[in-house]
Order: sequence, then structure tokens, then C-alpha cells
Amino acid sequence: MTAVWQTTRFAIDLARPQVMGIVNVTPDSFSDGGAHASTEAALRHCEHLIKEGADILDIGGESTRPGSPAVPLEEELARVVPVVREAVKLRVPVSVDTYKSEVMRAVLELGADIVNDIWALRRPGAMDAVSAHPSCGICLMHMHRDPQTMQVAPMSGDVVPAVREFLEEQARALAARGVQKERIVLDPGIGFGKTVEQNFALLARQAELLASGLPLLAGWSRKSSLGAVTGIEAAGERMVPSVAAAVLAADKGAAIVRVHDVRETVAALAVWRAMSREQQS
Ligand code: 8Y4
Repeated sequence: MTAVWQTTRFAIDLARPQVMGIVNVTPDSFSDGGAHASTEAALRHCEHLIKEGADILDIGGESTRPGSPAVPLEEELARVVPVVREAVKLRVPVSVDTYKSEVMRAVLELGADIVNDIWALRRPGAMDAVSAHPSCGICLMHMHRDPQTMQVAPMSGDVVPAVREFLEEQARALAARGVQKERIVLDPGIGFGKTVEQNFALLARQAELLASGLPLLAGWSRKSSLGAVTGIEAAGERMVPSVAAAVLAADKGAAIVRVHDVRETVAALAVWRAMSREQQS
């Protein structure tokens, strides 16, 4: 099996798990350096993550933590566009975390490789924006409700088939618009409107999601379910459980892991791969 993720400029080889490094572009409320300072800080972080071994950069201008406020279009464009314009020169695939069709069109125009959408293209114009592009990669993520209310009333019942059916439906809608399957990756949306137990069911039973035939992306990094089972309350102190979750997701067949701690995840996955190579099928 030689799966690839077809993106704007790169056919990403999924033979080994790929590490997507998270780059948040948010204005620094402590220093008053303005927009230029946050652009420079984000670009330095991009270069740092590449040195640490990131295979893909995921650039986002809106913090998507539960309950965080939405960012207006003009503000998101002002944050993300200057960073993407430079990041596409860094020789790794550039993903942009957005659900706004205007941001998608702007970054695709600049040569971005992947649209990573927590709304799985359900917001106005998003399906059209990616379908109009000849080759961009797309990550479709499952989210229950919306970022403001998802944790107020999490999903009920067995989430695994519900998540699978939703993601397959969105992938079918893209295929109906002529988007090649090789451009699409699915993501269960860890933490987006699920209980701790439901998130771990989505890990334990990743095989049921993989049965869709599309590659899977898993984003466990620093999330609150890892806090719940470890007792580590500060998100910034959850590196070790995050690395453990990334390795478990890879072992259960995830093709891409989205992480903050790239260096540590790359090292842990090297150990997993040394084992995996010797595995008798
Ligand atoms: C601490 C730090 C606590 C970050 C929570 C968080 C995913 C994603 C996010 C994901 C894909 C987050 C944009 C939430 N999560 N995109 N985005 N998959 N594809 N929370 O799981 O990192 S933001």
C-alpha cells in the first residue's frame, strides 16, 4: 500500500506517519509590536518546527479552544495571509486551519497546499472554494455543534459510527463535485463535542474509521481529555501524554498526527517505526 495525500504542490507520502506542526498566529497581547511582530513570531515558529522535523505546517489565525470567540474575517485574513505568503517558501507543505471560504480562497491563491477545516466544509462557500481548486489537499474534521456550545452538550451514544458516517457523507459531497479521493483526509475531531470516554473510543476503534478507505489525521495534542486522565490541568504541561496519544494513534493506523511538540513526537514515532518495520503481518 503506497498511499499519498495529494495536495497543491506535494504528493505527501503516507507510508510513514506524518507530523503536522501547529502554528498559531495570534496577536501578542503582552508586547505591543502589532501585526508585523506576530507575523515574524509565527514565521520563526514555522522555521523552528521544520528544524524539529515537522512534515507539514498547520497555520491558524483563530484559536479554536472550547468557548473561544470567533475572529472576524478581516482580522483572520490580516493574521494568516502575511504568514502563509512567506511560509510557502519554506519547502514543506503548508496547511491552513480555517473554515471561512474567503480565507481558503486567499491562501490557495498564495499557493497553500492544504485546507484544514474543523467545520468539514459546512460553512457557506467552503465546498465551492476547495472544489474550484485543481489539487489542494483537504482535511475534513468532525465537530458536534459549534466551538461555543460543543462541550455544553456533548454527543450521546456510540459516537464512532456517527463520526464515520458524517465524515463519509462530507467526502462523498466533495467527490460529487469532482474532487479526487486522493486529496481528502478524515479526522474524528478529538475534543470537539465529545466526552473523555468518547474521545478514547475514537482512538481505540480507529479501525472503524479507517474502513472508509481514506487516510486519518488525529489531533490529540494538549487536549483536555489528556488532562482528565492524567490530572495535568495546565495544557502546556501535557507534552508527555500528547506524545503517548500520538504514538497510539499512529499504531492504530493514523497517517498524520497534528501536534505542538514536534521534536518529541518525531523521536517517539522513530521508536514506533523501528518496531513497526519488524512486525510480521
Ligand atoms: C490546548 C491546546 C488545549 C489546544 C486544546 C487545544 C484539531 C484541529 C484543532 C484537530 C484538526 C486545539 C484546528 C483545538 N484541533 N484540526 N484544530 N484536528 N484537523 N485545542 O483535532 O488544538 S484546534
